[in-house]
Amino acid sequence: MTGILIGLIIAVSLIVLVQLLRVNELISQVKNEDPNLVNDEDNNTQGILAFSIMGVLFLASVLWQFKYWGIHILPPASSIHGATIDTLMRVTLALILFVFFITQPILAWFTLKYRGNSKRKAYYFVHNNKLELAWTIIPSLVLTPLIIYGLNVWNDITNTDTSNSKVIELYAKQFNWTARYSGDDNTLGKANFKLVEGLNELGVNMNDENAGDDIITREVHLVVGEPVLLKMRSQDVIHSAFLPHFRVQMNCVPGMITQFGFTPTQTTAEMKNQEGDDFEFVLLCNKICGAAHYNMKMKVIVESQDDYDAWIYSQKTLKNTLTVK
Ligand SMILES: [Cu+2]
Repeated sequence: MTGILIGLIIAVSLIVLVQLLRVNELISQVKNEDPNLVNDEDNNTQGILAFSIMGVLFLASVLWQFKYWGIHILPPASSIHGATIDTLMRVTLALILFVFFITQPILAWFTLKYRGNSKRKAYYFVHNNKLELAWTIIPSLVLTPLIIYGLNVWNDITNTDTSNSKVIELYAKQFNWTARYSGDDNTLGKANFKLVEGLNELGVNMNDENAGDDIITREVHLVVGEPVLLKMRSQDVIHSAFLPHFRVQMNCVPGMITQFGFTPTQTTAEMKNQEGDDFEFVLLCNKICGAAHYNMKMKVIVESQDDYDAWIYSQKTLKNTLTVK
């Protein structure tokens, strides 16, 4: 209903605007003036409007949005590599804002200063090599180091040593997540979607010797300070495993296994102290993967080794849940 009303208001406003222009045109005809002729009065109005909207209102709205939306920004990263991503983000944002707050006021001011004037003729030139060089070389000099810096950060975070990491599978399907712990052998049993049947919802091959001690869970528990290697699979379409507080995101692609290794640095309890009792680490899907995409949310808990051990020992292994064929 609100949508229809907003649509109606926009449509009526457009009709009013067109009619006003039409009235203006008719008045000009009565006065015997050319309605398309731009005079200095029009130029002044346009110049002042452009300066007030683009220069003053737009910049004020940018500052207001920083203040208003700023509180929704993610807390500092809760993972080791996440801190390097935060720094990259801050450097990039600082650079963008520095350029923005210089160029935008100049643009607005020039729009007003060099507005049309019947006594002044615009200088026309076709080409200027110095200008072309300046606006090609300066952005290249600034952007090249930034891109190299970004690529280095990406290389570092995707090439971490995962030999001592605890292996956990994140299994995506429309529309939920399931986690599979690799058990005492720290090796996930082989799996194939063709084996998905009844209780074996992840299609684990129970004839594989590594499968028996695997544990399927509806929550992800991680030990603070201990490296973890997430292996992602998808059953149907491309999903994206997104753990915003750890600055982790990786696509889950049907037919292949993707992975991401990281080390959490803060427990859920510590984060609740900082951010309030409602705080939870979450795993989300960051691909619009279908109608109930928003359902793809799973709780992630970071805790001490003791709490983790108590939890994992209370979980059932696949050997105990599925019968071996
Ligand atoms: Cu999804």
